[in-house]
Amino acid sequence: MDNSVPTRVRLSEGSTPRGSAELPSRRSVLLGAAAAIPMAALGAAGGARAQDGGDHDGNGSGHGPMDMTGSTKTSATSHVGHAGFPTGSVPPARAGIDPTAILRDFDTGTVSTLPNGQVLREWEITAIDVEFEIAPGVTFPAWTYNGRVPGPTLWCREGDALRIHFTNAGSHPHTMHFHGLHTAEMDGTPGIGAGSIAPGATFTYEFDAVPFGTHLYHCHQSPLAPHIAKGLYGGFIIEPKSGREPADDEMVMVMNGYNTDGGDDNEFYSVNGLPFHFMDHPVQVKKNALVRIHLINVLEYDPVNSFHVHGNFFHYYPTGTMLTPSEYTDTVSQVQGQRGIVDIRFPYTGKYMFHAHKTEFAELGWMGFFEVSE
Ligand SMILES: [Cu+2]
Repeated sequence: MDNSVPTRVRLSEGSTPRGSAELPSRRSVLLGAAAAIPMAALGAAGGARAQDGGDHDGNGSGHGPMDMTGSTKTSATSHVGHAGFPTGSVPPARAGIDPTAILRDFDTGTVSTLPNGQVLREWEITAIDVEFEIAPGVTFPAWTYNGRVPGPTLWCREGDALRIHFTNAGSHPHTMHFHGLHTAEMDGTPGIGAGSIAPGATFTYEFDAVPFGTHLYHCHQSPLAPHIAKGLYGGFIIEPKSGREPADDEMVMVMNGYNTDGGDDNEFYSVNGLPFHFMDHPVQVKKNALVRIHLINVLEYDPVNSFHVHGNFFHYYPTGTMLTPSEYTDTVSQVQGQRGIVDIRFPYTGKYMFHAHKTEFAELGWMGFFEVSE
């Protein structure tokens, strides 16, 4: 297989997201149909599979086994990285996405006080079409909020008044649909209230910040799957009025995927927008520090995502809506739209992997490292 010429693959606009329900095996059919386009591109990021020429074994596991032996052959655009896993992330400046910067970037908005004493937070959010290089030689024509995938992480406190001034500078109608309590008119659903916001139009979403928790927002325009999967989503954090146990380090991780061939599955997976990024740029944390991760799953086309950390356990708060954890674990799963808080301390220094416990997602970009120092 010739990997010397990067293949540019594009998602056709408005492509329908789903195949027929009577297909006997979604994965096997998808793989057969999609094999012609993405393999060269996949080779760029999935070193193990760059060599297999699309040799799908038909076992229904999807993208083929990860080479766990460390004997993976390398290609011009991939290398065997840490711990024998194939990797190869695009440098953030070239990609147009910097997952490390997104990690700790909480946007608290423009803050003022209303006559009734309520804190008012306002944001300007603009939908705009942007192309990113998500894997070596693979350009993804994204639809974004404020030019980034994921969109800005909006941070507020329980009970604040929120105004999100939305402008659609994109090429398609979009909305902002927030998870939280609000009136129907503010729900960002087509046909209700302002509904679809046409290209060139603006609308201000206005509601109070309830309930506290780790939430999200996304476009709700039809067809819904591509409008989300093209990049229109972001974190929405409502801090409880009473606060939480203070964290030493707080971050957001948005789990996503990229459908680069216009089919109905993903060719790449990531945290904070760039496959394999945290393999090459480990998340830097301090030994024994309380690290709080707002973990959000926006993955389209796959029903379940997961998060697993090596050599450690964490307390998990589903949706972040309670102040006591539901579980002490090293692995959680989330369906699309599910999210929660991971509170974790690393008792030892060193490098610890974190990744989707679905191996094919990890192999296609959803893996990284924490690097713990004194
Ligand atoms: Cu949209």
